[in-house]
Formats: sequence, structure tokens, C-alpha cells
Amino acid sequence: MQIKRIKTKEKVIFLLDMDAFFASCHVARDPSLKDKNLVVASPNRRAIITTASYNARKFGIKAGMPIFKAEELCKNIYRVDSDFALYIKYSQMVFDVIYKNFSQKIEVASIDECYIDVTHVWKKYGTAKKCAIVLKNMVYEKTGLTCSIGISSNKFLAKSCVDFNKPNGVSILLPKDIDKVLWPLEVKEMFMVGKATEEVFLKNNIFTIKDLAQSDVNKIYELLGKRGLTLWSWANGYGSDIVEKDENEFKSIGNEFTLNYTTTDTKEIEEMIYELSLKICDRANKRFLKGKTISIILKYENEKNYNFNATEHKKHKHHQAGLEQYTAEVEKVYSVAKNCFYNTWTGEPILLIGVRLSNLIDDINDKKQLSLGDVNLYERTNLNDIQKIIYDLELKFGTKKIFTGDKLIKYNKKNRGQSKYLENDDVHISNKQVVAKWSKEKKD
Ligand code: TTP
Ligand code: MG
Repeated sequence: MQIKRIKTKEKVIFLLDMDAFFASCHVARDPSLKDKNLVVASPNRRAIITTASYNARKFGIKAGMPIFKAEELCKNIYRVDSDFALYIKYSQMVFDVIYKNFSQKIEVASIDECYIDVTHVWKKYGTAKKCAIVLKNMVYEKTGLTCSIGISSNKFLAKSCVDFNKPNGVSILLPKDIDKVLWPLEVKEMFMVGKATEEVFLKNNIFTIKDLAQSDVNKIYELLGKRGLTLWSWANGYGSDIVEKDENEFKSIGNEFTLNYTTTDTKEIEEMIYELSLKICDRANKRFLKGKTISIILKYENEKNYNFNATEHKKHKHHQAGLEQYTAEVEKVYSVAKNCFYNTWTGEPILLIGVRLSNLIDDINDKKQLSLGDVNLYERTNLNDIQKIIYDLELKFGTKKIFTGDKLIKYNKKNRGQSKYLENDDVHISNKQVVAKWSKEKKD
């Protein structure tokens, strides 16, 4: 099946990604490290590398590698221990610089990357590339850190090209060039394709991104559900161009889900609250943040907005226990958000539902408040034994593929192998036409 690429009102989206972020933060603090083969490693026996500087990468050293392996590759590596307070400080500095001096249309994607919608900004710099260079230089001047920028008309394509000119580079990937640039790549190179998904593709003779793009979309849907639809759409150059800006990304983290229909089905609504809680906790954890206030946002068919706040000492005291401490734990956020929902809901059909975590604090300051002092990495990042193992596995395998039992039970209970709502959220807005066409063809 061939679908024409949609060209209406194309946006200009940047993905800004800091170069060798953790390592660069150490260099910014102590410039004498600049020319060393610097690696950052967790300060424990396993000593897994979290970041290799670009000097160290020349020897084939990379994130996820144990330090002993790196030492085999390069005799004079220079190792420093992780310092999360430092990374949070620089991360907030970078986003602040962009937010205050360049654009407020930014979506923080992780501790060291953000999307920026420059559709209405780039022209004053002449070209989108010149605009990116100005931004890159500004970040360097104010923080001493270099970054790279990927430019395209949607988030997926911007993300896909950011590595093409790393470090300290700018890359552009136009949708018309995906067949030359993106399609020859192996399917595992694609954003969000982990080991399991790659295996499914390989078993079905899908080896390159081109193979995926040219596969029958119905087959991909059968193999991977809505997530497959997202990947197939991305492979064809479609993707969300909505920069999900929060009112103040630095004060709160929120996500909402707009339905194409209305619902009063509480099972479905609870599932959505869970998915939203999962997503905001993931975003908070990536940035080492926790929150103390949880809000639920509902929009009914009549378009009226209802906002409800469940802070401590305010209404609904039975929520108080869950929020006595700062949290970014899915189960806690979910249970409070769910209670908020039932206390707010009028019973009318719902069109939009959102969950927000605010009153944020970074993990390090939270620990300081609890007077735990200067503790080791795992204590600092608040990881228990199981989480330590997961953390190391995630470092090794790159993506969040590991679930604790409680999360797994939750997933099984809800009888889904994948995120029903959110994994598809890159498709549901900007790819309406693709989805509509696909649905129509599926019916025919
Ligand atoms: P990345 O942006 O993936 O990597 P990077 O910034 O080190 O290098 P690049 O120039 O290629 O962008 O990740 C940002 C930081 O997140 C990284 O500096 C360390 C941390 N990180 C982990 O803790 N675990 C991981 O598995 C990876 C990949 C990164
Ligand atoms: Mg980076």
C-alpha cells in the first residue's frame, strides 16, 4: 500500500540533544578533564559506564559497558563517579536558557533532550539551520556544554537525524529524503525499536526501515497492535509535530489524552489514568524529579474544563497519606489520581482526561531534606535492590523493557500486551488522515 505523504502546514521541529551529557557536565565543572578519555561510571562493584566522552568513544567505549571492558579497549581511560546533582543542575540550566532566551514551545523529552517548535521563529534567522546554530551557540555560551540539533517537520524525523552530525552538529532530514536516508537503515536503528520488536520484525522478513515502510500496514498491526501502526507511520515519514508544552514544564509534568469519542466506562477511564500516570512518572524519573501534588483534568462533551487539585491539607483528606512525601512512583500517582477522578467526576461522558504531577522537587534535594546526607548513587537515586538490577539492565539494553512484578500484574490484569492509549499518541493527532485511511482500508 502506498500512501501520499501529507504536506499540509508543515512545522519546523528541533530535537536538541546534549553531547555526552553526563561526561560533559563533569568537564564543564572541571575543564582540566577536557582532553582526557573520560568515562562516567556508577560507583559500585559492577561499575557500568553511563556515559563515554567523545574522546573515549574513539576507542569503541560506550554506555552500558562495564569499566573493565573499557580498560581493555583503552589503557588510559579516566573514570569519574556519577554525580546526579550535577546533571540535574545542568539539565535545568539548559532548559531554562532555551525557555527564557529562545522559545517557550519546548517539550522536555529526557534529562538531556527537548523538542522545540520553531515554526514561527526560524525565519528571522534566514534558514532553519542558521536558527539551530544560533541556539546551539547560545546554549554553549550560557552553560559551557555542546549539543546537537536534528531538524525536521515532525518529532520522529527530528529525533532520527540528530545523531547524524554529533557532536556539536546540526542535521536536517526532510520527509522527501527518508527513502534515501532513513529507509536503508536496519530496523533496529529506529527509535523505540528494542530487542523484542526487532525480533518480531526479523521473523517476518522486515530487515530495514524500508521493509517496514513498505509492509502491509494491516500485517504490522496484527503483529504489534497500535504500536506497530505508530512504527509503520514513522517509517513512512509521518509522526506527531505537536510539542507537548506544559504550562510550565519546570513546575509540573502533565499529560492528557483526548478521545475521538466520549466514554463513561470506568474500566476504560481507570486504564487511561494508569497510562497517564505511567507516562508522567516516566518523564519525572528521566529528569530525576518527584512531585507532591497530583491533579486530574477532565473535559466533558460540553467543552467545559474542570480542574481539581488534590494537595495536602486541602480538600479530600483521604489523599493526604499518599502525598506526604514527594513521589514519582506510578502506583502512588495512579491511586491518588484515581481517587481525584472519582471525587470530581459528575458522571457525564468524558472527552478528555489528564493527570498532572506538580509541586516538584529534584531527587537530590528531596534526599537533602530528609537529611540522608551524601549517600551513594543508588541511595541518591532512591533505588532499592531490585531497582538497582533493573537500572543496570536498562543501562545495558538502553530502553525501559524491564517491569517489576506489580507493574506486570497490573498489565496482565488489564489484559494488554502493550500500552493501549499512549504508545499510539504520536499517531492520533497528526496522523488522523493516515489512521482514517488505514481504518477504511482495513474495513474494505
Ligand atoms: P544520551 O543522550 O543517550 O547520550 P549522551 O548524551 O551521553 O551522548 P550523545 O552525545 O550520544 O547524546 O543520554 C543522556 C544521558 O543519559 C547520558 O549522558 C547518560 C544517561 N544515560 C544513562 O544513564 N543510561 C543510558 O543507558 C544512556 C544511553 C544514557
Ligand atoms: Mg545526549
